Amino acid sequence: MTDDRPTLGVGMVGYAFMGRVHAQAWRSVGAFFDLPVRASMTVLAGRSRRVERAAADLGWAHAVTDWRDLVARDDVHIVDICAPGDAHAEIALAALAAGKHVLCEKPLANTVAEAEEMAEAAQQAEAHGVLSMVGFNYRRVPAVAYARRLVASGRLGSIRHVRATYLQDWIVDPAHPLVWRLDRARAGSGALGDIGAHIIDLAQFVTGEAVTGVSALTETFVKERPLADGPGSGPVTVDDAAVFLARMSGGALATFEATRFAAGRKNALRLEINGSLGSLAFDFERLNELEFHDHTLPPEEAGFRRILATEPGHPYAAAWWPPGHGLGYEHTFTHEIRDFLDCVAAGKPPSPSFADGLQVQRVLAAVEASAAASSVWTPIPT
Ligand code: 4PW
Repeated sequence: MTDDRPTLGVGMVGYAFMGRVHAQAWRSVGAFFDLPVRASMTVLAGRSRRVERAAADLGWAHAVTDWRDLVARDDVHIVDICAPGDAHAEIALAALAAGKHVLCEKPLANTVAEAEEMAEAAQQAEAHGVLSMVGFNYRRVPAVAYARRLVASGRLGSIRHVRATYLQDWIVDPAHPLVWRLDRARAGSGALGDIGAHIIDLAQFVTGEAVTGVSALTETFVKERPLADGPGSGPVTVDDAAVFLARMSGGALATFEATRFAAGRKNALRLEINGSLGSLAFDFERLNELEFHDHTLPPEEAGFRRILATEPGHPYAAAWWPPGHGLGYEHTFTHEIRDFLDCVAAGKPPSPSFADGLQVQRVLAAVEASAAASSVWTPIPT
């Protein structure tokens, strides 16, 4: 049978951790999901000649050392930005101006000003059918997407508490080198933007409520580290940890903690939500599970129970393995790209949009402003 689906060429910028996981998703998405378009892994961009080897290893047909050459190609219809934050705005703006759909890693930008410009450009492009999305991949964990369904269908009642933590430990050792994620000029912020952005997005996504104000503390525990590429040391210019209280638009109280200093916790993204009718709890280190307590049951029968989110009725799960076989980190990106391609094919704006990315950026900025002003209550501008 002939395949008469249109082919969209993809150009991806960056091939480190995020680029590798995105490449895995681009490679596998068409094999597991029935897509309305075919995605062709056309070109990979990186700054050095090592990009040629990376393109061959990861499955890209061509390699370029200047992302502008990628954006300029007629056979590229989608630009996927997996470069560090300081490159997001320039690449996204150029790609949108060239009429390319854009998928951009989170956080959307390094500053609110950049994110505003990107959201504005995305809105204008959308009027011409050019679409964009920011990559908050954890929304696409089946258990998380199902949690949102439970909340939206009223099973939790009115949301009273959101407790969100994202705990890692990869820089506990003061000898860990000064990599780009510890450099404000490249990363924008530290644990706050890198992993705090995820829990802000998830808390809002699952509850359907926005963070309206914060009171925050941030800290840089290790202020100087060995340089990554030579002798000597240099200053750490980002936060190592951020902790903040927040109010949500529906009246809930929320707490957030993002840290790279939680020794023993590797990728412990946890979300607990308490409502008037029940509670939900999720932990990424057990990502196939969702805990649910139905408070309408008689107390003798109620209590947290474990839902294994691998049934065909759970979001995304039917495309993969039989129930109980489970998914991992990389699948969240495959789901993200599936949703993005579905929207592009249908001409429908994908979610989360650049406007959503900008709103998260405003929360990040409010956290920094509050922390700088001794935790003063800081509303989020709308
Ligand atoms: O987006 C996040 C990253 O930047 C990730 O999902 C985990 O934390 C892994 O690296 C950082």
